[in-house]
Amino acid sequence: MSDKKRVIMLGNEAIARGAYEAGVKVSAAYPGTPSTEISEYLVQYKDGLYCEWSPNEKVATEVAVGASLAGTRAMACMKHVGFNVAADPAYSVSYMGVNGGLVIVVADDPGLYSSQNEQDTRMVARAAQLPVLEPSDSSEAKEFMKQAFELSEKFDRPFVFRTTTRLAHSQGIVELEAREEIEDKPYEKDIRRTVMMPANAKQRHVEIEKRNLELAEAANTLPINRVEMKDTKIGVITSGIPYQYVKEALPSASVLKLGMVNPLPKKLIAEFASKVEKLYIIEELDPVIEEQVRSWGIEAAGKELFTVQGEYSANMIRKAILGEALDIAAPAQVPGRPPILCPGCPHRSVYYVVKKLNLHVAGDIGCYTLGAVAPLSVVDTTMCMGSSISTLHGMEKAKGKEYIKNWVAAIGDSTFLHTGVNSLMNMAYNKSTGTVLILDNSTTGMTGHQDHAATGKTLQGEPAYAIDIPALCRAVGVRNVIEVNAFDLERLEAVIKEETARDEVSVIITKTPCVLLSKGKKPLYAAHEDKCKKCGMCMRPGCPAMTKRADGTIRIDDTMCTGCGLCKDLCKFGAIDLVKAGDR
Ligand SMILES: Cc1ncc(C[n+]2csc(CCOP(=O)(O)OP(=O)(O)O)c2C)c(N)n1
Repeated sequence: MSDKKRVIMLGNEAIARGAYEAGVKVSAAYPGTPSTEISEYLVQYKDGLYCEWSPNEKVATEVAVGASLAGTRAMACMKHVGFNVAADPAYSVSYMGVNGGLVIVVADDPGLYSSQNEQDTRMVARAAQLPVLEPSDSSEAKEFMKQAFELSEKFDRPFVFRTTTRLAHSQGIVELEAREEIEDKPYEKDIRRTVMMPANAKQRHVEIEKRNLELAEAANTLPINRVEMKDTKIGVITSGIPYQYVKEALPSASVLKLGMVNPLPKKLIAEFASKVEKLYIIEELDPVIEEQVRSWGIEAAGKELFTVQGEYSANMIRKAILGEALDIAAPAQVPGRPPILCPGCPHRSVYYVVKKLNLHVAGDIGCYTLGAVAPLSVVDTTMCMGSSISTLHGMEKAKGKEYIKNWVAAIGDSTFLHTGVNSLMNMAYNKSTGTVLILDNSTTGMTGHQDHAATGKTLQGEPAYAIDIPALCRAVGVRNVIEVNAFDLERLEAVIKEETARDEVSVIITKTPCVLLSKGKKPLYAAHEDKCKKCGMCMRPGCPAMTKRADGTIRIDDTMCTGCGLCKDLCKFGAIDLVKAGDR
């Protein structure tokens, strides 16, 4: 056994460790489950390594490209949908190649635990002609990161490092090694590779096709693509987390485990296929390996047995191939617990008013998406980050300004800075009259409270310039910018009425910090049974701290109440009151 220190690490922690050991000097990211913790772990390695939250994934990728061009190893991290935002630089840096090694870590979410779609990053990477590595556990996550940087430099290709939720958030043993001290590469001006105008890009396209062929050839002998030969009746080609399921479901099968999933090792696959009686291809999401293998005339079973949706399991694989279930205990049944806005969330009171005014909401992505579900049920649309504002604008251009008088757009502060601000520029420039609510809770709440350019703190927790969101809105041409406390119901109602009636674009910023940011002891509210008239007003916003007794009176759970006071403000009969500390 080696004398290296062995520790248990989450997949994301191991990715960060791999980057650290690989000598990465610059990392830029925008949060997105399941990728967020990579940066939060990486920032803890302080020596010679710079990390940042960028405002979006396009910026993060460009920051990493800049660092690579300057000669250092660099990376960008994001979730799968973030890779779409980064697609513009990603497609072109693919032509440019790298100076210092460049890796884009992209985390997919089969099963949609926290995403708006289930896209397969391998498809996007293939379209951009970017090579992809995919690990199967924490140990490989660390090792493959190091290999990704080496291969990136050796073949002059930016690499995509694909993970999934199951890998990012499960633990495994990792052997720690020292950080490699990589010398920076010299920067040499060469506009044929770094200025992507047509004449140069044409040449680079030829060049990268050549590089990819070389890489595909090398993939046949790279140790990260390995054959585990056993019984030859069943052969399986797999990669990533499904490899773990295959090992459990079919312990005696022969397996070709791919660590590099683009480009594929054609010879190795053909050779493996020729040695087994029946070949299966087991991959979550899209039939990326399967379609290529079949296109080479190799017979294989795949998606006719397995779904393109959600996560796989060992049991499902065994049932599909052997027709029998694994002998394992049935998983414990837990009640469904759909996500809800927290007690005391400032988004709830804003939505309460929006609902009272009978408005439709062009929504966006963040905690406030939860306004789509009962009992609030105010959000009509949610598509992608930043889309609320432009969707509202499109509606107005289609149907006129009267039509959108009972609509608002609702967007969070982090999402506004991510891509919402571009849409607001468009509204001002193209003479929209719509009303935009910026639900500014001073954090990126949904992904676990990351800082952003308006919070006044960096990823390192250091003080930084905090963008003045109202001033930013004015700067793009919005004359009506109003700030309101999210819990000031009366003012909020008056302002929303006034601004939606106005024939000019308006922004209403409901600036109230996320309830989870304040860690101090909060006041509590209690309901008095004797004064309660059972009208149900206080229940309307759907606060999880409120329950109705059998007799119709209200009870407030003091372990959940955060003292926001929304229920008290809604009670016309004085039945809800602040409880003094001693009365609890
Ligand atoms: C392109 C893209 N990047 C990242 C994410 C992950 N994500 C979902 S919501 C969100 C931001 C939430 O912050 P904010 O808009 O401030 O709203 P809050 O959750 O704080 O209410 C992020 C980063 C995503 N869905 N899409």
